[in-house]
Amino acid sequence: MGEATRQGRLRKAPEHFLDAAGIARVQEEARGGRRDFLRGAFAAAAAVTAAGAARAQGDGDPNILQLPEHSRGLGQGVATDGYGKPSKYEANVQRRPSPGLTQTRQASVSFAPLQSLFGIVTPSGLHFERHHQGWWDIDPTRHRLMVNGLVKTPKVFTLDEIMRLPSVSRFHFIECGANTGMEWGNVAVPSVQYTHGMLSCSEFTGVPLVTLLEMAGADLKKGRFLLAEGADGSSMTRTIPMELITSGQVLVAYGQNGEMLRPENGYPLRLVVPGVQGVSWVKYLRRLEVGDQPWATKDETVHYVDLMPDGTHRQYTSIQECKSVITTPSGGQQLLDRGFYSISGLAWSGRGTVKQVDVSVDGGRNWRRALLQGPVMDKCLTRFSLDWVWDGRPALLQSRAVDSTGYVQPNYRQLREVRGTRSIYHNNAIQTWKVEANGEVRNVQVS
Ligand SMILES: Nc1nc2c(c(=O)[nH]1)N[C@H]1C(S)=C(S)[C@@H](COP(=O)(O)O)O[C@H]1N2
Ligand SMILES: [Mo]
Repeated sequence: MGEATRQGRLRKAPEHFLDAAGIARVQEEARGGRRDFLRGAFAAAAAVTAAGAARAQGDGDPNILQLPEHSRGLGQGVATDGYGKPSKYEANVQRRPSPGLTQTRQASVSFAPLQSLFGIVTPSGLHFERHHQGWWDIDPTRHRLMVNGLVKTPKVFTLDEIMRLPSVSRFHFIECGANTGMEWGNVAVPSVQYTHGMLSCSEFTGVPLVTLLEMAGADLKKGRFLLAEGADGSSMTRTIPMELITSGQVLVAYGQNGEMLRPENGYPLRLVVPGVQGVSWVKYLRRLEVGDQPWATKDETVHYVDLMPDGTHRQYTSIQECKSVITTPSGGQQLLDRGFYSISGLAWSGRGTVKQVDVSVDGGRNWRRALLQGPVMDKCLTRFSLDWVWDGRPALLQSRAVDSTGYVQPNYRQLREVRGTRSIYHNNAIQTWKVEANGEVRNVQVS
């Protein structure tokens, strides 16, 4: 956590926003100084002039104008390990589990570091992970996908056969239904990585599932539902309504961000069900069964149901409603100085495109229209931003998204009126980050 926080502070403070004291402080921090030590250094450095800061930049070298080693010497040769890695200076940007959340690492979650990412695409190595029974690196030459049930000719496909078919590539978000699930009652976790990090976005490549159903001669009149099953030990099975499939949106995917899926994300085959909660995106996909009614499997009856205030459970609420979050400034980061900041975040909707995002810096009293960065795509993350000049006083930052159906993201009061406080899944409330007078940013809830 401390690491993620430090990363956030560095990210939030590009050097051109900083005064001399700020530069000295960031450099101390980059050298690995401890946090309380830094506080002292900050105060002491406050008197440092710009010239002093320039000296600090020379790192003790009196000849500040000397060219750095990387401008004089010979750099490294072309790769021998064949697969590139991020800079060693980015080592803090990691997906992270939440300590104590689960008892084993096999039935667990790692959260994507949203505070450190730009644009809309999640690098594959930082994609969040959710496994119910551990992940596998399955031999693609031995993997098979069966299509059975209400079909004329049950079929078993090899990966090669699937990859010979016409494919499509599309950008979509995937969000676990339990994302933000720890925050139903009150504030529970400190940073956007943990409040919203069961969210990622990739370009997926695969075959429209409807193609495979047509090849098997599926009865699309009687067969109104499809069961998808994974090949891991969790017996992950989910019912998918046939309308989603015949619309051509659901993919049997093997590609993610231009290469094969990562093992953690379902290599060699996974279902992509745009707009629908992550659990239906079955990984290690091995069987598709066409049927005439929902299956009511364990992951549709015991888990992934919404506990309502009257004690009943809501089933099959699969679509991820419109939601947004400011990723910077966000919890655990620190504004190092007053002045200009670009508030930036992500918005998405399982029902279509993001139409509008408004941002408030006073806890929802006044709203300003944020800029949407294109392309704005269907069931995909959309990056928004808003210029802001921080005057050094406490502020309450919020974002509120509206989707192409006109649905407006609710605040916590509105959401709890309908859903109560004891649910796990589908918390899409407006997130609030409080900027303290000293620049620290904290997770808070206001209604
Ligand atoms: N076979 C299989 N598929 C699965 C799961 C699983 O445990 N096993 N977890 C599901 C859940 S709950 C989610 S949120 C997504 C997470 O996908 P990711 O690990 O690629 O982020 O996969 C879904 N598909
Ligand atoms: Mo999930």
